[in-house]
Amino acid sequence: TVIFTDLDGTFLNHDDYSFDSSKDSLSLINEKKIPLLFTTSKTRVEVELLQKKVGIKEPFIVENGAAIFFPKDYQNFDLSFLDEYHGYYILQLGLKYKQVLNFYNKYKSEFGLLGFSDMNIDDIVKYTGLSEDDAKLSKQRDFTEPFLIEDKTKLKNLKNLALTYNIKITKGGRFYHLIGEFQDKGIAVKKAEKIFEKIYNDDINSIGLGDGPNDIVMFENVDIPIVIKNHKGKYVDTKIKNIQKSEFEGSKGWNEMVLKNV
Ligand code: 2M8
Ligand code: MG
Ligand code: MG
Repeated sequence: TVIFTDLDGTFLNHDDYSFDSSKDSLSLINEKKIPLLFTTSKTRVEVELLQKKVGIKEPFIVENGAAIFFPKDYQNFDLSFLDEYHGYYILQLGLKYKQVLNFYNKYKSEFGLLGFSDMNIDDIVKYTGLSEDDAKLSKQRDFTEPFLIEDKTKLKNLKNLALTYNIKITKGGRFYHLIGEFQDKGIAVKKAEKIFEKIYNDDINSIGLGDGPNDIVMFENVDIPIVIKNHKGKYVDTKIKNIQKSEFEGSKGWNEMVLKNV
């Protein structure tokens, strides 16, 4: 088994970003040595800090499937077919942040966009409820731009225009995100599964947990999709028939569903 999990609103509570309720499930995962891959809109440095807090060193997927990171010494696997980056082996699926920002800067006034690159730390704290230190880490982006839009009816035109720049738009818990056309959590999870199967030389059983619109493509690419009740007490609409639904929200729902499935 390999677990892919969204962070905000799934592994972490929407409001306080804590994972207080997951002690039992985390020790079970640890006991069974199940790879736990954070699969998130967050940046590399945000994930590194969280891994430290949780006490794990596992592969992870950042910025909505922009890249898959493997620790260099991971399980003594031979990952030398991948690229090296910041002390990791990495498979990049997204564009460079610079390319995405070029598009954003060209059209931000016309479409009324406010992106992370134009927010200062206080703005990000205000919109997200992150601490100042965490907000700083969320600004250290390598691939994608989260943004707010004044008038949502303009999204459709923005989407079509973005595609002509090989950029698409997805949505997390709080923000829209400008991401590369050939990246998303679904594509990244599928690639990561392939890498695990190549290394293990065996089929893997994948579990995917998430709560947001950007997690739907992940659900479509795992063996066991699990939707976590969001902070509004609702489930994102997936149209997947066999999807499991948590009774609880956030960290408590995550714990509930991991204990049921591993
Ligand atoms: C952004 O991502 C969340 C994920 O669901 C969102 O779209 O609401 C990201 O920019 C991430 O880096 C940041 O930590 C998070 C904070 O809420 O917002
Ligand atoms: Mg989420
Ligand atoms: Mg499989």
